[in-house]
Amino acid sequence: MKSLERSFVIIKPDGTVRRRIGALVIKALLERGYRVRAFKEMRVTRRLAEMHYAVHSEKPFFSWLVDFITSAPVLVLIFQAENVIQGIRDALGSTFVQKAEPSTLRGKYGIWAGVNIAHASDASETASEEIRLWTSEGGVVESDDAGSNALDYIERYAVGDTDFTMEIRSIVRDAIEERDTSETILESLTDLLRKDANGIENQEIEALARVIHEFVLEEIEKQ
Ligand code: IDP
Ligand code: MG
Repeated sequence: MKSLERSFVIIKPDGTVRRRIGALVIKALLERGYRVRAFKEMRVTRRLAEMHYAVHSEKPFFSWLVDFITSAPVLVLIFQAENVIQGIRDALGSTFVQKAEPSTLRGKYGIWAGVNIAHASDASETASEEIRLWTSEGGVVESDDAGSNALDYIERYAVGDTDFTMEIRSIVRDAIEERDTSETILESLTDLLRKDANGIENQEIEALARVIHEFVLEEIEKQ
């Protein structure tokens, strides 16, 4: 008998603030035939973020990563299917947006480097640990209506043609190339992120823009 696996997925703030993009990512995962066992929009506390990314706590990007994942709401999903863990990793593509194939979800919708749309478990042990953590610390629960909640989200947001991914990438790329550290960059990022941010607080949109801007400034500093 083939065994069912679970994968723990987070649509990160860049995919939740950009409502249509997040809905398209979830739609693409559902089209792979995966069943949704949990679906929850939530704000992540620093404590939960630090626990979730504990394996990266010694990395230089750790505090940036915690700032990123706590900047604005996320969508948390648990998917269940055969080989769902590898399947979702394949669908997402490489960690760094510029390295991800254009056909993958990160390649299509990721913004820059680690601002890459989604987290997905990398093995069955980590999936179990993540599900345990987010159940106890994040109030995530599996339920039979998770699938219909995900479909409702898609129906509501995967409409129209709003996609500012390329514009946002250009702003980031040009700023780094031109070593532009001005606040104008931050304002442009905020304006573009706001365009499809239904129900997201202004201060959260601004926090997400600041995190992306922070990355731009660090890249310029490194040059
Ligand atoms: P994964 O999400 O593809 O499993 P990991 O190596 O586990 O990738 O890293 C976790 C997350 O940390 C990435 O998705 C990305 O958002 C961020 N990240 C990883 N490496 C870097 C880096 O060098 N700079 C900035 N962020 C990074
Ligand atoms: Mg990982």
